[in-house]
Amino acid sequence: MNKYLDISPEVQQALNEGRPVVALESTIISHGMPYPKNVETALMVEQCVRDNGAVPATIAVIGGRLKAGLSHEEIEHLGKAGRAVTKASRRDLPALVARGIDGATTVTTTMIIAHMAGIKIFATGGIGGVHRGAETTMDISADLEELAQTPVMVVCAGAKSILDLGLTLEYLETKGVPVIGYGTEELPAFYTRKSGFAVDYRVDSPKELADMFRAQRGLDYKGGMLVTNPIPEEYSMDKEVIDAAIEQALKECKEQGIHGKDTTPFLLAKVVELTGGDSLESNIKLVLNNAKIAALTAKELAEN
Ligand code: PSU
Ligand code: MN
Repeated sequence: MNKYLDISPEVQQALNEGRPVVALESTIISHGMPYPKNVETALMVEQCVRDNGAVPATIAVIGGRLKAGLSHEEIEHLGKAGRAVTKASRRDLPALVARGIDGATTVTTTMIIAHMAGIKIFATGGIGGVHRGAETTMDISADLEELAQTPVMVVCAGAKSILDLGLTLEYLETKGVPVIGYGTEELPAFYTRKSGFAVDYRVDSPKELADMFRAQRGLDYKGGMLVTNPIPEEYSMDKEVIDAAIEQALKECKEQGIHGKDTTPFLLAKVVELTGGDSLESNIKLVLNNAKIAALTAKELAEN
């Protein structure tokens, strides 16, 4: 085991016994939602994983230690500190470990730590991608590179149109990352079920997902797989409302000269502010929906 990694006793026992485990990220807690909704959501998502037969492993860096499986106190700490916690991507881990400080893990670092711990499936809300205007800013999330090199299945609700979804798919194609639609042929756009872009493959059951993941492993590919699971119809948002909020958020982001790692958290917080919390409720529902599919798929993988 990696000398910087701590696996909680519950997660370690499940892994030892070959029982299903689902990784969960922590940037969504500290940077993706306001307190106390973020903590409530993180705990609800863990419960949802349990209700569907798997053990949750929320991932973060605490005092420079890579953690797979957090206590409720640690989740509360990350949620309360919010954006004061370092948003930790791949390039940040060496500094956090060497200095013994806390970090909230993005999709990238959650994949890294999940893989170190031997966890195959990870559920979240949305992934990072190619930002709009990336042809001049070169702002492309490290999440895409991680999907290209780390063998973890990521279950999300697509990507928000704060990103250029077409370019994000092109990038994933280049990197050989399969993009799967769960019960859909179309890439979901996080708050809405449709984006106008096709996924690579549609699957309709956790068993099919497990089969495809197993085949990818059997082919000895180094990369992961992206599963996009549309938000349930009843919680999806009005496209015009959300598009207007995103346009406004992008405009303010540009005006204020926000850039680098601050861009995504700024846009996420702005969208929540502009939609009066409706988007936050949708966000919570879709994460739960993803946690369920991830847990059921982890069960399929563990059984066969
Ligand atoms: N998109 C969301 N919610 C999130 C994030 C992205 O809809 O919480 C977070 C995730 O942790 C993701 C990170 O890995 O932002 C991507 O940040 P960046 O674009 O700076 O790579
Ligand atoms: Mn970026």
